[in-house]
Amino acid sequence: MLWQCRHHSFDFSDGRTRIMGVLNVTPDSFSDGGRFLEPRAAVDHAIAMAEAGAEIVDVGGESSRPGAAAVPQEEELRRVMPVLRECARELGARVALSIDTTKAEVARQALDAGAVIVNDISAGRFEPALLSVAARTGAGFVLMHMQGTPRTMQASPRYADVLGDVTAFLRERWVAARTAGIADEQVVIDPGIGFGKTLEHNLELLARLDEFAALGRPVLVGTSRKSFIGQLLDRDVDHRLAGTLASVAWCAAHGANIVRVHDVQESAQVLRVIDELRRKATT
Ligand code: 8Y4
Repeated sequence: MLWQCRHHSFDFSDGRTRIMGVLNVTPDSFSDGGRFLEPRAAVDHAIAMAEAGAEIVDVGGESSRPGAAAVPQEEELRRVMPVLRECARELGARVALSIDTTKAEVARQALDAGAVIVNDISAGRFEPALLSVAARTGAGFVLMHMQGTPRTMQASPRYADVLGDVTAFLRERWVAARTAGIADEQVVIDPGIGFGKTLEHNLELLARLDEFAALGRPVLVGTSRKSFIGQLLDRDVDHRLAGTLASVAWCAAHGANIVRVHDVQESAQVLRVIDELRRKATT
């Protein structure tokens, strides 16, 4: 199975699980202690993630945490563009750069600076023009499920049938992407862990993760440090590494092709073990 991201392509037929490292460029990360973002610190972190085994670095300037306020486009561009330009210069050949945005203009400028993947948590619902940008450039496109919007999604998540509702949404957004000109080979799908889901919804999606393969595209999953782990372990966000690694192992063993994580070095070790066991079990 191939994933086409402009000039970059991923071949998942070797069964290895790829790592997408998270690079948050928001004022609560990589600031000088004040309000100013330090692009150098963010780029250094991207380099460290690449050296630890990340094949994708996902750069985001708008917090997608539940209840988070929207960030104006100009501010989002001020945050991500210096980091993307420098990452492209220093890392461009070694990793695929991904832009985590729901805004068409941010995606356009990011791709112009060297990004090859658009990770839009709204799946093109917030700004349909973003789909045309991905189509025109041939960028990889992550199609993720979210019920509602980041501001409202955790109010009272409800499903008739979680697996059925999430896959129906993904099929619907995939048709919208295709209609805008995005080729199927550009698409990966993502159940959107934590985006408008209760603990039980998240557990059900992960327990049945292998069923997403039936959609016929590579599967990306983001569980890293998320609140379902906090709920299970009664641990705050800075103390969820063991729970995160357990979920990474589970996802890799049950069909994920890409995991989106903060802790790249630790996840890479888990994946080396799991991928080797899977290879042994399936040959
Ligand atoms: C602590 C740290 C607690 C982070 C919560 C969080 C996904 C994603 C996010 C995902 C894809 C997050 C941008 C939420 N999650 N993109 N983005 N899939 N494709 N929360 O699961 O990390 S941000």
